[in-house]
Amino acid sequence: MNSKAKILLLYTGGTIGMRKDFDTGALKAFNFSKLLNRIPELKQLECEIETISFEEPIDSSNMNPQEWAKIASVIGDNYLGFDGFVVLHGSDTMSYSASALSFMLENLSKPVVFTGSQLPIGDLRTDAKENLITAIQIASLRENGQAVVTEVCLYFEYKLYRGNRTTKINAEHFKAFTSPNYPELVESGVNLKIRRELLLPMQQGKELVVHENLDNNVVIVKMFPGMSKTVLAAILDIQNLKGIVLETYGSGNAPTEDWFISLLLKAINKGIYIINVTQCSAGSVNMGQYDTSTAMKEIGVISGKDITTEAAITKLMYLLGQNIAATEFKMIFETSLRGEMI
Ligand code: ASN
Repeated sequence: MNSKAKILLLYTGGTIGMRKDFDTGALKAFNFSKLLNRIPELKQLECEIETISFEEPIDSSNMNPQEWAKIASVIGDNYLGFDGFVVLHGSDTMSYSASALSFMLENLSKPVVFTGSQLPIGDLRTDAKENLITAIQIASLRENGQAVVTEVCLYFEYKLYRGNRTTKINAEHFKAFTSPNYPELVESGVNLKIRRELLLPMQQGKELVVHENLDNNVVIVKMFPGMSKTVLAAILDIQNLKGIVLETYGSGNAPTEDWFISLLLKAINKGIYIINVTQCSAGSVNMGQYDTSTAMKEIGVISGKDITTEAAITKLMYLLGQNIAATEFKMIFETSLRGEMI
């Protein structure tokens, strides 16, 4: 067996590879080959790196399920030839993409590490080099010929997180991400501190299944005091709508007014799935803890438990793409599929 790990580095775009547009002064993604020339340090790493780039690198604000399918198929097509995968991605929607890919890659037994940066790699004060180099090192970790990390992760500013537990919290700081309901998997200091007990267990003897079919007939609705019946009714009336992530208050609470509950019930009876997630940045939904969530529990609203909004909306798109029977959907959504919820 080859002693050096083989890593596939996929560049999708993002600040890491951007430079200022000559005319407008705005940051734009540029050609990947030039990016690599700026990181001669990569040659010193104890692994073999092959690179592949999106034909047209994008700012991650332009990410969507078609682009996720491209990432998934690059990993699927190259799965047997590599020991680990590093995905260079803009930070803005990185948590959505890492969540989506965690669902799209079933039975993963190799690391997929998303990373990027807040400053372009060519900037003197860039955070890109540390992020990229450590992400590659983590993707190369093996023990007895077996990958140490076997899940979709996100590495940023000295921390490796489970991807589907992350959220972007800062547009300026180098520490742009947090994982509010699950501890970091690895911390990078003088040594890499790996918290093995927190990693997803290895999928023994199962073959990777790549799911590229996502259904985006979904919406995220954030509750606010004063949300009107007209607004909610209009949203629930959207043609072909199949699912809603409803960001409620606290531990999953919402108004007890009749119009609110009857609109939700009407939607559920039409076959629309309603997922209750909290708009708090940490903690869990617990329907029935307060009177203000009891009615939602009774009419069949699905509990998102401690899932992030990013993981909830991508899990919803993924499960809707799986054509799951209506009788099973709630039970499957409320089950942790890739460590995304308790
Ligand atoms: N707008 C950039 C992106 O998400 C932000 C970044 O990468 N830091 O592509």
